[in-house]
Amino acid sequence: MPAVDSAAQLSNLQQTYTVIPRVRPDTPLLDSIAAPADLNTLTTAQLITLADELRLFLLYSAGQSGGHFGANLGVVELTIALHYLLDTPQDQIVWDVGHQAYAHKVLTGRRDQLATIRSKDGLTAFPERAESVYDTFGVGHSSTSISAGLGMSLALRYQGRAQTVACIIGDGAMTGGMAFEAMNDAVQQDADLLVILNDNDMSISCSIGGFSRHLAMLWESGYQVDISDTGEPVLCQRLICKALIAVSVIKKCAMCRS
Ligand SMILES: Cc1ncc(C[n+]2csc(CCOP(=O)(O)OP(=O)(O)O)c2C)c(N)n1
Repeated sequence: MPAVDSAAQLSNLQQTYTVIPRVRPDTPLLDSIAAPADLNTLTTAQLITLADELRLFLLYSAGQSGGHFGANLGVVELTIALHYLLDTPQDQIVWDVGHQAYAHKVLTGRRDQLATIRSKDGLTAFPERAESVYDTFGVGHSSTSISAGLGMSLALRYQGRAQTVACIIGDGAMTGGMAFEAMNDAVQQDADLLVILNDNDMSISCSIGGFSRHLAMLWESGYQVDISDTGEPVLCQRLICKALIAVSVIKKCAMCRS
């Protein structure tokens, strides 16, 4: 992915919205994305504009239908980056809880149905396997993504397929025991699994506890962790997402291949 020089440069380019649009905003770039592969035709500047358009569209759509706002607005860049870098649906994205998957739904061919969330026969508000081939795991419960992704990763290994499995888990969901159990087993299995911790310091309410304090200490120390192709942790300035992302990964990091 073409690099943006710094997070500061990126945030300068991003727009701030103060009202929820009542009419469908103009989103010409977003309208040109019928499937994730279309992202690869865009330049860096267009990808940044796309993030703005997508955020505005989410404000409009969730503004009409109700639904989860914050968690979705916080993963717009991350969702674009994942679908830009990965080859979905062969590569598999596993969202934890799944309440932050609206942008994913929009980029995977469900833009015009998004406002049907929460209405009869409408889109589900969470990833749902029956709804789309891009939804790899039916979610709702928190702390399940790493465990599910580990199973998918091992299945791919047994089938001799070299696809990437990426699990996106929030700092709140990461405090669930099942997530730690899965991390423990992933290392034991020497699994090829990408785990992205989306630490926005929020859960249902403010994040509390030892894990939250540890993450705060990590960020205050001012370094970003990235993983090279050889699996070694390296310092990395290529933070392309607005949300702070710690990438904790076993062996392979798709984000670093570009
Ligand atoms: C097993 C279970 N317990 C509780 C919940 C309620 N719940 C919904 S979202 C959430 C936490 C979300 O916080 P985080 O993982 O940090 O994600 P963010 O919203 O910040 O993206 C919780 C506990 C749930 N979905 N499943």
